[in-house]
Amino acid sequence: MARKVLPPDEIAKRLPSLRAWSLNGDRLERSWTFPDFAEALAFINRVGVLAETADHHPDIHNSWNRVTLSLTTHDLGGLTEWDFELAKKIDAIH
Ligand code: H2B
Repeated sequence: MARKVLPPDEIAKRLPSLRAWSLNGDRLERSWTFPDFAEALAFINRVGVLAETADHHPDIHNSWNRVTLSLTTHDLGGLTEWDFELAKKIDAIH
């Protein structure tokens, strides 16, 4: 299916289904806090498996027990269905 950058009204329509995520410019972002670095890293690795399977990869920031994921579709320069689909999959594994 052809993908395109979603217009603002389409983004607004989809946001309520991802309550833990926030829109930061043209990115979807969510942060998690874990008991320690090892658990944060294990989460990153689980996300990595999802990302490889979907061939869609979040930008990942880690600071000890904290992980922030930032989703955008680099190839198209904005948010697409791929980002919303990946966010839902990530929510399902946390
Ligand atoms: N991940 C994200 N977030 N955006 C992309 O545009 C993207 C990606 N493109 N993962 C994929 C890989 C592309 O480069 C490969 C060739 O499918």
